[in-house]
Amino acid sequence: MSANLARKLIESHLVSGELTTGSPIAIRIDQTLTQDATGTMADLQFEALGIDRVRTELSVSYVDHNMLQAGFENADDHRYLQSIAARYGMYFSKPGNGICHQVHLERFGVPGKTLLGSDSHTPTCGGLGMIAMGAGGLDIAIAMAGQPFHLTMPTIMGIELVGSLAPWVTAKDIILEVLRRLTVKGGVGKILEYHGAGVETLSVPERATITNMGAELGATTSLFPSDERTLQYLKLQKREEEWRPLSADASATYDEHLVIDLTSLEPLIAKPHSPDHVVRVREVAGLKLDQVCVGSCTNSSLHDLWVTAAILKGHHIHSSLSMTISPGSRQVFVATAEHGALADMISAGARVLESACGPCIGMGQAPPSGGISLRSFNRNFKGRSGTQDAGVYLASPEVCTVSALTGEITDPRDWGSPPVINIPVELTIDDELIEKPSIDAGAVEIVRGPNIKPLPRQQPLKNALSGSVLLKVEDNITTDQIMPAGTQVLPLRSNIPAISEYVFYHVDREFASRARELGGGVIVAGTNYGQGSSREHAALAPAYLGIKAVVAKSFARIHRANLINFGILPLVFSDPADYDQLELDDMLEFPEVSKHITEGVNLVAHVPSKDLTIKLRHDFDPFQRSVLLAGGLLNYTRLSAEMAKH
Ligand code: MIC
Ligand code: SF4
Repeated sequence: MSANLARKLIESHLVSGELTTGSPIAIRIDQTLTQDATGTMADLQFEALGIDRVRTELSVSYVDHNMLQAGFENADDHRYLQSIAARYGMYFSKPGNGICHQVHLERFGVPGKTLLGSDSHTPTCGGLGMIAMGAGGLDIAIAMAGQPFHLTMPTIMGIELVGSLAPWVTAKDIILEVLRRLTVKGGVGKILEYHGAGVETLSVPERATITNMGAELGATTSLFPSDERTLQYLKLQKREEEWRPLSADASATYDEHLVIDLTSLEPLIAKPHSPDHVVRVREVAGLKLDQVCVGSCTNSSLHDLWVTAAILKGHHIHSSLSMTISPGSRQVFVATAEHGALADMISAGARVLESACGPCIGMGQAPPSGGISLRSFNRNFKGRSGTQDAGVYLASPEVCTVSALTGEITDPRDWGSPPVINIPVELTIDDELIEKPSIDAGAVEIVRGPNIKPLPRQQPLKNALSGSVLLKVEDNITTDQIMPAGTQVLPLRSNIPAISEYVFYHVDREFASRARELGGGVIVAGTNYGQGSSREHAALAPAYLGIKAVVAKSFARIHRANLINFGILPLVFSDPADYDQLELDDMLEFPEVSKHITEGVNLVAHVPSKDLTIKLRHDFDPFQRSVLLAGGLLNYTRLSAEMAKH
């Protein structure tokens, strides 16, 4: 049978299950990545597993999120991560080396391999022909222990690219077009495989922009073939020996199909507060800007930075705004400096930041009150920038930079001809900031600061659960709303008791205290609950506050998995209309929960005060059932290891 590429790569890594859409499968993970904001927890969990050394082909621990070091917390985390990496056999990419996804693409990604990362934008490496997926930190810890990754066999959607992009139209516009068509829920349960004649017109960094932002569709991952352009990129990285050609069979079929004519695309922009609020730049042109930011793991490649500099060269950014530029990696930063592009940026008045996530995760550069910020990033959720009432727009670096010069959103086609950027064939490759794992692991001392608190323990699932509705929220609630990031909260990622005070902080200030007072409860939600990041703190901290179940119309993939990992039941209304029947403070009773889950039977919730019974679906596969019954994945893994010993 002729197969698409996603299927081939999953098949070559299959440990258990059948490749039938919707059925549970487990696959071997070749590489893992963690970043500091999720990595401390992942490493604490890895330590708790009691394994002596990572059992993957390659595991890399990056520091790129928590970089402000306003207090000792972040620096302590970095030291802890560094010592864990040395001790357990991971590579350690030091602060300053760049954003995990950009660096992994440059230095470690290998076509045909699988990569699991504790960050939702891990699919960036799909641009190199990898099956690269985001997951919670605990899933990464388990993968580092050599265990397979469990998922549901996704639907494979083929996205055929035809034609080529017009001047000023970029890879960002391709993915914004996909978001416009499919919405932020459109990728849930799917792998998006790009194919067709248009693919070869795109470089690896352009492909990576597209696969990166596939996360905003909720997709399991996105994937490009590995071809001559891939070889060209790996040659630039002096890693051509890692190349192998990979593509779908000529007559491959897909479960679903979409065609995008690149020739007909024009510059696009996502309006606040969702990456799928996509319109043509022309439709919002003229809107005055307070801030422009270029960077993030979506658009901070060498080409992105050089095109930004080339547009800025000889001009000054508009007096009404502030512009920041963050290079994706130290490699990009050095090449930008050596090339002279850095001087062009600084002369134009831009504020050049270090190679890190920075403003993308609200670590500095919050816009002014009610401000309008235009960013080359991937997420514009409300409040994520650090300013609750700011409006963030998302577009290509080209649209951002031209608009930074005019002071208002501008279609670059009205500006003139696009600059011609010639990427060199030779680059300075310097991995000095990547520490190799220590060979003498026994001699490594693990360094823990006072902000690194032990992992909370979970209890096995009870047979009778009850709790009152602590919060009722609408559709598309993001993990940024459940567990905010930013300067105040991000330093608390390794301290669950402290961070749990911020659960739903900007949605309902009283949430944490109410949960504590009532000893926990239940959350009621609409569709696509938990979209966005992979942060398991959005499940772990609610679990710490005693949340027992989330009853929703539907869930985002990674967050649903995180809830299961931490023993919170993600339950789905059999009839979505029942959502309207539930109100704040309603007491819900779930009888015979563990019995029904063991038997794989659906659950009900009684609401005694309303004499109401609500039917709930859960679709837990046998593995997920065992995990929930054990009180979470860590308990389950420990139990399985003990049973294997006897
Ligand atoms: C994000 O872009 O939201 C983050 C910050 O990178 C998260 C990870 C985290 O919260 O640490 C993600 O995308 O998974
Ligand atoms: Fe960092 Fe932003 Fe990318 Fe998340 S989306 S990894 S915060 S740059």
